[in-house]
Amino acid sequence: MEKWWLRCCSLLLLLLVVIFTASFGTVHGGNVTYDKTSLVINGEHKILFSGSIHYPRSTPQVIVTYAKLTSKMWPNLIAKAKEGGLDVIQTYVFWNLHEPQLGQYEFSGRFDLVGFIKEIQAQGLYVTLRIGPYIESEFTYGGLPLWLHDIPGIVFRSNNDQFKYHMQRFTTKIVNMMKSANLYASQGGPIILSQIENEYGNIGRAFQENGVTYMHWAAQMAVGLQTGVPWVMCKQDDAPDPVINTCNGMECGTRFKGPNSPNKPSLWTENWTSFYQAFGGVPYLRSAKDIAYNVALFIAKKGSYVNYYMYHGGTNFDRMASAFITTAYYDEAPLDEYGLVRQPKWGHLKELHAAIKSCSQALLYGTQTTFSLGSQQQAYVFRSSTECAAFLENSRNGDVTVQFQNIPYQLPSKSISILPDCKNVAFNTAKVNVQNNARAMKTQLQFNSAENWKVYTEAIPNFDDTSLRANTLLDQIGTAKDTSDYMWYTFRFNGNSPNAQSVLSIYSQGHVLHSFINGVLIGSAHGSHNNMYVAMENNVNLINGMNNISILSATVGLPNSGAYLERRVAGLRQVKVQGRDFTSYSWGYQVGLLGETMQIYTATGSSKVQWQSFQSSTKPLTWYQTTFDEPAGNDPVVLNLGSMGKGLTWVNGQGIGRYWISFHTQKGTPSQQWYHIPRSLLKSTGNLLVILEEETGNPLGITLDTVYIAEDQAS
Ligand SMILES: *[C@@H]1O[C@H](CO)[C@@H](O)[C@H](O)[C@H]1NC(C)=O
Ligand SMILES: *[C@@H]1O[C@H](CO)[C@@H](O)[C@H](O)[C@H]1NC(C)=O
Ligand SMILES: CC(=O)N[C@H]1CO[C@H](CO)[C@@H](O)[C@@H]1O
Repeated sequence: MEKWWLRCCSLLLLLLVVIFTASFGTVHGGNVTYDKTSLVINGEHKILFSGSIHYPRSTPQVIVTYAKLTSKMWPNLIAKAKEGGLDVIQTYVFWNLHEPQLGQYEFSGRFDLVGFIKEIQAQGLYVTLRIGPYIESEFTYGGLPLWLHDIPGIVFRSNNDQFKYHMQRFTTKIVNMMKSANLYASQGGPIILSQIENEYGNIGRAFQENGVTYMHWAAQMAVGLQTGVPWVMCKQDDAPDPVINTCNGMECGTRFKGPNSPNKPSLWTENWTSFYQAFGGVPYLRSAKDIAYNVALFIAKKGSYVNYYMYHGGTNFDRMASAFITTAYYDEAPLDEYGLVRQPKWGHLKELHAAIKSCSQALLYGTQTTFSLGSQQQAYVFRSSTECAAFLENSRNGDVTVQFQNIPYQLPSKSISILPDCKNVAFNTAKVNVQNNARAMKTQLQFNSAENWKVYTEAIPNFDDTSLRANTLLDQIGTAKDTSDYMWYTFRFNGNSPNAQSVLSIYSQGHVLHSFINGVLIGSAHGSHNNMYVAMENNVNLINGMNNISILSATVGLPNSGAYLERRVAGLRQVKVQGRDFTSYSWGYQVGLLGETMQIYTATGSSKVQWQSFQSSTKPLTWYQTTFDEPAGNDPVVLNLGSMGKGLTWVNGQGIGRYWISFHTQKGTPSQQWYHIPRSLLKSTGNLLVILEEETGNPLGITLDTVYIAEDQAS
């Protein structure tokens, strides 16, 4: 009796363990190598679909209550990626988030890289870790910490000892972190691939011989870290062995020159599902058909790894976005900014993945033959002793019927049919069976009563108020050091005629200007993503006597690409009043706004200033504060800031990003009107909302909305 009970119990236990490891299967590691066919994991060749999800652009959270359970973002995103047929999650590592000051590290909350990778592992997916540590990624300063800028003699991303020292130090730190958490596949973990540098092929030539030396050094340094998994360099045609050169772009099916050595596989590290958006720009809509066509073509041409950039873009919280980039990031990806499934993109790609996976044996172990089926039609056939799979391509604009093995096949315009048995069409890239869906916003709360707002107007500093002085115009990037978007440039001078009409002309290297004379706003101007410089001319009335000129220069994120990033500057370059040049004059500076310095967007900081009641007329540079309760349910929460101008927003002390409503697209609409507040930031009642408005937007028009998927529409 007792023995029977024991045996039953231990069997049950075993069963439980088996079920547990199967459903939360954390074991899939193995040594990773490669050959000309594909990556080889634990001795097995693989066709891999991968998607980029960047951990700081969403939230990990944190089971607080039952209601929060379904609003955990990381686990949800990863689960939806897995359900969409992905095998791999790809992420960059964000150096400037992890080491904001030299030697001070930050790896908690949204920056918990190890936690993110463990979550992916728990759901049984692999990871590609793009360490960079230069990453571009529309991330401020391309992910490099601003303190690097101040290291004497440094030249970023070239054969420069200072840069190489810090790059190696940080890369080693990350690799060691991964190793000590046993996260490399060679240790039984999920990381199957790592990346060093990023699209260096775009800029390497600017450094001539030093570029070549640096690129070889980076490859050797990375390989020397002995991760047990291969390294890649993307957009680097001459990546040295054993580093694999990979393709980035929208059309790697047609444009990739291929691996640079016969024993390397063909990998696509960035297949853009859309494109990043800048303020003033409109979303880039890339159709599900177009993505599917290019992926199928890449596989037909013996590609074995495709990564979607982005699979989920997320949110550029705080001031993370690079110059002029919107706060929503790749909202058009298969999972939208909030993690909602975007149809038909998500579903069509899921069907594509399944169709290609059903050809795996033939693709990986068969022999490829290609032949023409017509003037712009091509067959790619993979045949092994037991399997046959075919990809029939029509690259023409217009439907055609082709004969393949004496059977007619109708091929729609610009499409590929996938025949996993060389007979039956499992999938055609242009035939979208998935229904479209549409997103809608529902207003939950209006902030339209003036008595619920408190107001603090930022003082306009005069020269006398400043302590930082120079007899020249200072570069804003090097002076503000990314502690704030804002820097005041002030000077004073004696006017000698009453009410003299003069012209104030300002030339700035970026990005936004508001100029004040004697405390009065006289003009604003801004650059754009393609031309960050700003020139501004205003007629001004000077007084007889001392005039105070205060010019607020704002950056909208730091630049993120190009050679010699360390030399990039922003802020005023030349100032003239009625032709008189004040460029080399006595200037006084204030970095940041007073409200920022006092952190009045936090509960404690808020008590440091005297908030006023709301007045009907709004002034520029005003802080607004109110509280609100969390909307019921689990739908994503967004702020509709359509009535505002430009500024920054905080909820419970957390920056939810820059907003810019007044910078219209060519269609006369804001580039981004809704701003995501992750539910994990919210308490059920009394959430503190603080907004810094640079212009004269009206906070009474703000609403708190939830986002839902409206009725599916016929596609
Ligand atoms: C990887 O290979 C090494 C050396 O051959 C071996 O000791 C190790 O167990 C392998 N790792 C895995 C996860 O199979
Ligand atoms: C200029 O600034 C000084 C110092 O803040 C102030 O005393 C003076 O009144 C200002 N002048 C004008 C015209 O606003
Ligand atoms: C928008 C953009 O930069 N698209 C590029 C994508 O990649 C292709 C090459 O694969 C370029 O030609 C496009 O300009």
